[in-house]
Amino acid sequence: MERIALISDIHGNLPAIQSVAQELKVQNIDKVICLGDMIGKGPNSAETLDVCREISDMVIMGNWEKFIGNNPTPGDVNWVEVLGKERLEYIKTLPETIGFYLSGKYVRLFHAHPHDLFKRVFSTSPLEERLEMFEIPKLGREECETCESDIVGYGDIHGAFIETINGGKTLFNTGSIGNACDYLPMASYVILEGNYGSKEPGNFGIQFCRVEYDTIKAANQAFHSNIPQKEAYIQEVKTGVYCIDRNKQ
Ligand SMILES: [Mn+2]
Repeated sequence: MERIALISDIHGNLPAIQSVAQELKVQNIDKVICLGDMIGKGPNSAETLDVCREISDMVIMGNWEKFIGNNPTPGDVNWVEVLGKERLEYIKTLPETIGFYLSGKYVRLFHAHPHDLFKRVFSTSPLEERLEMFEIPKLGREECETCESDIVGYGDIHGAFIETINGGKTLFNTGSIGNACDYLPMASYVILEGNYGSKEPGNFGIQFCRVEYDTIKAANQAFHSNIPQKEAYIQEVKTGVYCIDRNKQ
């Protein structure tokens, strides 16, 4: 069985991704897939993007990469200066969804929703919205399978969960590496286990992992930066509690 680490929503938090990169080295990981939102919110977007790119075998586009790729100077931050031209071009080229067989199940991974990078689905959303998550993506695809997904993994909401619904379909969220908002101020990621690429039914596993990192260091780096909504970000990093006055995850 292969072990595939899924990381998401790193959001410019360098101490968090550095701790996770160290942890992945001792976890016998065969493949790392990043589900996007490497940048934004935290103070070290460029360096964090570089680490994600270095440790990941595949990177999927998040809503921040989509938005900043199209609007590099939205007003509060000059992303041309923050990221530089090469990284800005890179984030525009990222695929929006990927898919593969794992022990006979068809797995799709994307940042937020199969049809819309900016649509947010929670564990508490209506059943019909959760079922939409298994539809064949209308977003850009790296694959051309004509089946609905059996297993869907996504990021975006910064809160890890798993649910088995409607005839054994599995929906899970990886949580966030750099901006966990599920009341636990630790990096959150998932290890998928199974026979990668195999259509033969077999055993598989989905493991939720939390990694300690230096939240005080992350808060201090934010304090000495000029990121927008600095106080809210620092509170979130220290407590793992989402500040409701912030409108973008
Ligand atoms: Mn995010």
